[in-house]
Amino acid sequence: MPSIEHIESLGANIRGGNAIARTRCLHPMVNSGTLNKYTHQDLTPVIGTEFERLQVTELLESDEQLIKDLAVTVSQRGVVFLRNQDVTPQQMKDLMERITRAAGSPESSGLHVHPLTEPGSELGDQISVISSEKQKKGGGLTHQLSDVSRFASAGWHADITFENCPSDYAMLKIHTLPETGGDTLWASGYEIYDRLSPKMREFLEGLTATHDAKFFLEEAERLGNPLRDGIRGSPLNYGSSLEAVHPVIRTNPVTGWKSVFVNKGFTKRINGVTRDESDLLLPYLINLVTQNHDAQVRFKWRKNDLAIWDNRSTWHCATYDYDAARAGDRVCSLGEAPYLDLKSSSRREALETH
Ligand SMILES: O=C(O)CCC(=O)C(=O)O
Ligand SMILES: [Fe+2]
Repeated sequence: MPSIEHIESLGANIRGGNAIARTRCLHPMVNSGTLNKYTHQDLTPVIGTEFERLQVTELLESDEQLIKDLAVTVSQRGVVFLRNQDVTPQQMKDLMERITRAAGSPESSGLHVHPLTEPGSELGDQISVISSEKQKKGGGLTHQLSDVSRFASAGWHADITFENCPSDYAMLKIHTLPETGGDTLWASGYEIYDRLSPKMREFLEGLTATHDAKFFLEEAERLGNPLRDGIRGSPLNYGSSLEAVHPVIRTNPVTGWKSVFVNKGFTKRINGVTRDESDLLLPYLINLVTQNHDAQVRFKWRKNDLAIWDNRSTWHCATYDYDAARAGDRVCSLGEAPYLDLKSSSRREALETH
C-alpha cells in the first residue's frame, strides 16, 4: 500500500524517489544538434515542436545520438509532433524503448501495461487503443475524461500518475479521425512552476500529493474485465490499490528543470495540510494549467500524425467535439520514481543563464 513512508529522503537535496527505480540520468542532457537538419518549428515559445518530414522508421535506423537528441528535445519542449508516419505499433514500441533508455530510465522500468488492458488485447499488452467507438460503449482509457456534460477542461491529466513508478514518455498516433475536431492540447509544467512566487514554490516543494485511479476499478467491474493487478512494467507498479504518493514539485532529470506535478485527472489530495487547504490549493494549481492558454499548445491532427510527450513535465487534454470515429495507438514508457532535487532550477532560470 503506497503511503507517505514511500517518500524516502536520500539526503538534504533530494526529496522522494525510490531505490528500486532511480534515474540513470545523473546530469541534465545536452542537445548535440543532430536533429537540426530536419525542418522543424517551435509551435509556441514555451511548449511544442513540430517536425514535418522526420520519419520514425528513419529514427529507428539511426545511431544513438539522434535518439538522445530526440529525448532531450521532447523533454525540453514538452511535446514533439511528427507528421504523417508510416509506422506499425511494434515500431512505436521499439522507438519508445530506445527513447526511454537513452534518457536514462531505471533498469527496472519497461513499457507500461495499463490496468484496463483487456486480456488478449488486439495489439499486445503494451499498446493502448484510444478509440471513440470504444468510449461510446462505455469503455477504454479515456471514458471517464470524455463526459461532455462537464467543462472540457475536466480532461486535463498526465498519464498514469496513480502508479508508484509513473510514465516518463508517451507516444500517440492517430490513424482514424473526423474531418474536423478531436484536437489535443498539451500544457507545460515547467511554465506553471515558473509562474509561482518564490514563497509559494518553497511551500509546495515541501509537500506530497496522493494520486488515485480507483475509478478504473469500477470501470473494469462494469465492463466485466479483470483488472491487471500483476506487475505493470515496473516492480513498483502492481496490485489493485491504484494509488501513489508523489512530490508536488518534481525535477525532470533530462532537463534538470522543476515542474508542478499534480493533475486534474488523478490527484485527489495534497498531504500534510488540512482537507480544506488541499481543496483550495489543488484547484488553484489546476486553474493555472487550464486558464493560461499561453502555457499550452493545441495540436490539429492529420491522419497518421504522431505525438511524443514527456509526462513528467506536461499535461494533456483531448477534445470531444466530434461524432465521427477517431482512433489511435498509444505506448507509454515508465521512468523513475518521481523525486525533487532542491538544487535543480526552473526552466526560465536555466535558459536565462545560458
Ligand atoms: O485522444 C487523445 O487525444 C489523447 C488521449 C490520451 O489521453 C492519451 O493518449 O494519453
Ligand atoms: Fe493521456
